[in-house]
Amino acid sequence: MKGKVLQLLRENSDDFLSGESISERLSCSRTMVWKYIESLRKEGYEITAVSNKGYRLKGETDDVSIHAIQSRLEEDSLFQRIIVESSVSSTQHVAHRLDAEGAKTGTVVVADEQTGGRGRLGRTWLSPPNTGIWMSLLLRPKVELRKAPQLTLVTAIAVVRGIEKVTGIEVDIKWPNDLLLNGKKIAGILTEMQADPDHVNSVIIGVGLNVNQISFPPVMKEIATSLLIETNERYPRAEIIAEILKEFEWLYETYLTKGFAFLKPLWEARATTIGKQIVARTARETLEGTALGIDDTGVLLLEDASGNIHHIYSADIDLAKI
Ligand code: BT5
Repeated sequence: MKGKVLQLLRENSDDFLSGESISERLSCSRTMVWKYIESLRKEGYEITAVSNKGYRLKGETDDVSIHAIQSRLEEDSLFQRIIVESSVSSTQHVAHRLDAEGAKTGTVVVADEQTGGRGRLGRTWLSPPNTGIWMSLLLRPKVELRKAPQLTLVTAIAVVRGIEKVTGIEVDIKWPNDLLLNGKKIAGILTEMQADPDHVNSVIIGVGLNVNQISFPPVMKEIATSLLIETNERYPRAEIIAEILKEFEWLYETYLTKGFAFLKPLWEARATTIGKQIVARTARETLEGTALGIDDTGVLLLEDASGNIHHIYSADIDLAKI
C-alpha cells in the first residue's frame, strides 16, 4: 500500500494531491494515508504537505557521502581526495579554487545541490538537491593543449559505462558533451582548463547527471530527462559516482599512455549522431550535412551537400529536420 501511495504521488508530482483523493483512490482511511506519508518521509522521500492542498512529492533522496563513494574505490585509486558539499554555487568554482591552491590531480568535488550550476558558453545547468550527480574532477594531465578537449569524449565513455554498470541502462553519446536517453538530455559534460601557450596546467571536468528527478520545469520537459523518469526507478547516486570514477580511471590511464585513437571505438559504439544528417552551430557559422564520424583526435567531420568536409572542433549539434 505504501508503494501505491508513492506511485500516486509520483504520477501527480506536478501538483498537490489531497489526502482525501489518495484515500478514496486506494480505499483506505486518511489516517492511514498520513501514516504512509510519514513512513515514506522517514525513508528519505521529500514530501511537502500544505493544508487545504494536500501532498506533493518533491524528491526521492539518497545519501551521497565521502564514505559512500570512497568505500567503493580501490585503496590506490587515482581519486584520493573526495570533497562532498551539501550546497555550492558550482562544483567547477570549488575545483578551480582548489586548483589555484595547488590541489593534487585526482581531486573530486561532489555537491548535493548547485545554486549556480553552469553549462558551456555561460548557460545554466539545473542542479536541484537530492536528485542528481553534480561533480567536478581536477586533473593535471601531461597533454598538449590542442588535445585536452578529447578528455570530454573520454569522460562521456566513462559516464555511459558507469551508468550501465549500475543500472543496466544504455545511454547514447551526442558529440561533443551530451548524453541522451530516449532522445532527451540526461547528462552534460563541461571541460575547462588552465594552460600556458604550450602546455596544460590543469583540466577541470564537470559532470552533471540527472538521476532521481521526478520532473523538470515546463520549459525543459521536452529536452531533459532523468534515469527515474525514463525507468520509473530510483538509483543510488553514490554507487553511480563510484562506477563512473572507476571507469574514468582506466580510460584516462589508457588515454594518457596510448592516445585517444585507442579509445575511439568505445566512443563510436555509443555515438548516436554519426551517419545522420545534422545541423552544427559553431561560434562562427551554422553548417548542415552528414556527420561522417570523428577523426583520431576527436574532431567531428561533417560533409556538406557539395561534398566539402568540415572539421568541427566545438558546436551544438541537432538532427536536421528533413
Ligand atoms: C552542458 O552544457 O551540458 C554541461 C553541463 C555540465 C554540468 C556540470 S554539473 C557539475 C559541474 N558544475 C557545474 O557548474 N557544471 C558542471 P551545455 O551543452 O551548454 O548545455 C546546457 C543546456 O542544457 C542548458 O542551456 C539547458 O538547455 C540544458 N540543461 C540545463 N540543465 C539541465 C539538466 N539538469 N538536464 C538536462 N539539460 C539541462
